[in-house]
Amino acid sequence: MLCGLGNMKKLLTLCIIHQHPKILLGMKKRGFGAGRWNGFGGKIAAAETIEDAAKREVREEVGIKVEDLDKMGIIDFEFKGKPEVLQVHIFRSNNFSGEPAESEEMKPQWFHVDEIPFKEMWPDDIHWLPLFLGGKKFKGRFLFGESDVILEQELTEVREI
Ligand code: CJL
Repeated sequence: MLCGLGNMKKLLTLCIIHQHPKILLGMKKRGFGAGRWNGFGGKIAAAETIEDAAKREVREEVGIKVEDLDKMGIIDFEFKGKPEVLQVHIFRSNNFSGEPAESEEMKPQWFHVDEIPFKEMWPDDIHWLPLFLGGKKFKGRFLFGESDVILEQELTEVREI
């Protein structure tokens, strides 16, 4: 008889604005990931599509309206000793309206793709961002241990996500 705890998956969005050769990141000011540069994103509300959630989070966190979103990747993040899986749906946008503005959540800044602040980002980003910037779609899984160290990783380029 199998008695697993189940796959507690929490779906999250992450959207990076990419206007080559620059990307728009935000310094997370509070909560999970505070002190790190990242794209914009968060939880998906009930009765909301993942894409609508991604657009809403960008609007709430940096005050801009994204038009088109490209689905670029899905990554499952697991944490040793914890049952929950964070499934992050990663989007790219290259057009938006409005002017990026600081919010209580994020301080936005443009970065040249050759000057991405990987040392101040989640340690997985250095692995998948090159695929993202190359327009490649991907699926991945990262297992994190103590002090945000990557214990296991899988990352595969895919045709469709
Ligand atoms: C943590 C998960 C916050 C995207 C943003 C958290 C907004 C929560 N996000 C990147 C992650 C997670 C991650 C795993 C080890 N770049 N983004 N790595 N790496 N999410 O609401």
